[in-house]
Amino acid sequence: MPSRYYVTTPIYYVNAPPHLGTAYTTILADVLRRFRALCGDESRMLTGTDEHGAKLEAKAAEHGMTPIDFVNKMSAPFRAAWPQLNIEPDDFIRTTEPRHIKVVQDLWQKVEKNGGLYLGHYEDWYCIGCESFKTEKELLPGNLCPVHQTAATKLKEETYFFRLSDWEKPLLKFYEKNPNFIAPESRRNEVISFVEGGLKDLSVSRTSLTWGIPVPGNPRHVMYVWFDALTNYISALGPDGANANDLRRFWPPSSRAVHLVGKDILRFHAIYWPAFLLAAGYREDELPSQIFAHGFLTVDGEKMSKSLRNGVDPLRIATELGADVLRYYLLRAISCGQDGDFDHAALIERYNADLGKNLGNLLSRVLGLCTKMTAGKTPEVGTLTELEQSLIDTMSASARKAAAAFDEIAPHRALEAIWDVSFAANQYVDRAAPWAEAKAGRVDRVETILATLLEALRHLSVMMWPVMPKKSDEMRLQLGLSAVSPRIGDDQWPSAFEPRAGGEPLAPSGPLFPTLDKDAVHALLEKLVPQVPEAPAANTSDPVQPAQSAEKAAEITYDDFTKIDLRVGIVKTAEKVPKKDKLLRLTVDLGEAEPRQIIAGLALSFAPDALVGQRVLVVSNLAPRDFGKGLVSHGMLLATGPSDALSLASAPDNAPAGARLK
Ligand code: ME8
Repeated sequence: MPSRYYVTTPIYYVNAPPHLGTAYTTILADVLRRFRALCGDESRMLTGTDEHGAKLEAKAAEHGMTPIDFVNKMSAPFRAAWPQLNIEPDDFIRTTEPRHIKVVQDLWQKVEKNGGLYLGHYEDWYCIGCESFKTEKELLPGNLCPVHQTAATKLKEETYFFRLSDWEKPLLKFYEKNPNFIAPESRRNEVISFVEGGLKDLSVSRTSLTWGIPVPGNPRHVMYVWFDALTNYISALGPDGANANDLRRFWPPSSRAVHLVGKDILRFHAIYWPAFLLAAGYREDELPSQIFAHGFLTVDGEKMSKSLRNGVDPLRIATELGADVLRYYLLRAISCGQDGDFDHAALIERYNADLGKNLGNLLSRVLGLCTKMTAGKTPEVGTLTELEQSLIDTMSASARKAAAAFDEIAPHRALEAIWDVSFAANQYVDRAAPWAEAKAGRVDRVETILATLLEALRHLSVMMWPVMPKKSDEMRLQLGLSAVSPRIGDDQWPSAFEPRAGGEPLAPSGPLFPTLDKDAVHALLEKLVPQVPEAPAANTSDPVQPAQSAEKAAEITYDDFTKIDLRVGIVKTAEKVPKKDKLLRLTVDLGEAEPRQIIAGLALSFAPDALVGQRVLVVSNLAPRDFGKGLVSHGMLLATGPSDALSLASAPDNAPAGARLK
């Protein structure tokens, strides 16, 4: 009997298009699905969109649209994005679909029948950004939500409460009995101490909102969006109770079900979701197998999210460098479970080093040697020496380690283990020196060496497939192998040294990852790192160089540096420049008789009023720059980041206007 594996992503709010954060979780799910499928499991991946609730009702109104028209329009880009990142979900659920609504109402009725709900009044705070209830204690001064930095709303309305407090002790016992239910361990500890702090009953319906699933029997109420959304994990599997449907097949105990989430929504999944299921009558062995919370990505050290508007477009990176390269970078550079930083320069460095110089070069080198020494055909393996044995040992250790790491949801470690083979094979070519053996006329040795290398490449092509499916296909084409194709019940993860028979054709066709030289890197960064498009040259206030630039500027002497007159300025006035959507006209006090006029490319990141009174750093001795029509800039402000999410370099609060930086 093959095992079954069910992996899910959060269903994403459709208030903005997919971004790097949502792509990260979805890529991770696809990689795990592919890995388990490769090992012969019957696997299933689910993703989708979360389309009800106060946030989307408000967004639709902002756009002058009905909620349903708005979510129809906004869900489509999610469905379209994932294949472009080589993600192949088995299902895509939308919470506005009838198949979902029916199952949610059914779950509600089961909870109600079991006495899990009661009617009452809710009076406290709510953050629309989080779609979450907040206590006064959790808010910042001014009733700001600490996550979204926006004001929470005071609610006072009739509501159904879910008896969450009843589940405090059972949940703690469940966590203890099932230590892997929440991972990683640090997150598990956080959840446990939160539950130990006491669970209050949860408001699970709203009357001040209409955009939601109606409560059965009381349609004045719509369900709380998280009761609705969490149920997607079972509604996508079909209605409960039927025989042999997907719910029975892919839900525990017949399947291993893993919910991947970001750390921001762990509590909803690790506390509310099992409590809802238990209250509806699900047994403990019918709860999801694991909730795995990964960390959050920042971009160049800055927080990134849809609502904070400084996302990086994953599709653009995929177009420029290939989706597999983005997948590799995200999973290799970020320790899954921890927070990590996305860095364009590091992405390109890894492309050139790990992919181009290491793996790509190995493939070209081995195929090149085969073209010369075995007439472009697979060689026949002969007697193995210690040299081969050592590479074979690395291959089997790598396969073992990588498989264990994928299963522990540590793809960064899996990739590290896989690349051990590439490193070892590159060293092996040099040590085994087939060219020297050829010169000495030892044909058997030449063939054995090349056959061993081709087998190492085959192992690599299989093990990289979950992360880089397209590149694996390309590599296998060159090796004369058919594409990896998982089959239920057939474990294809490499486990043995099984070189192919001799005489089969190879098909080298150029570098797998063509190296990017300095100019190509520069051009690519220009495309990938959002700039201020109308940025005039250096003597304006646009950021000089994005912090992400891979290349260092040419060295300058101390004397050169002292030529730059950097001053503290205080912004006195700021206004938009008509017909130039990126430019602001500022007057800045530099401690001179009159404030100076500076034209700055800041309009996509700042409302003019937000700048007035701010202390900024100014390059004060740049030659004036004329933008035409009397618009002359007399200096430049220092800033960093993409054009729509710039951060200004700031000066200490007590620094006087005109103070020089040295
Ligand atoms: O929370 N780094 O939807 P959402 C890494 N609809 N991952 C990130 C990220 C970042 N900077 N930003 C977002 C919701 N994510 C609910 C979910 S599920 C029943 C309902 C990813 O659109 C991460 O997976 O706000 C996070 O948990 C999710 O997007 C939040 O997506």
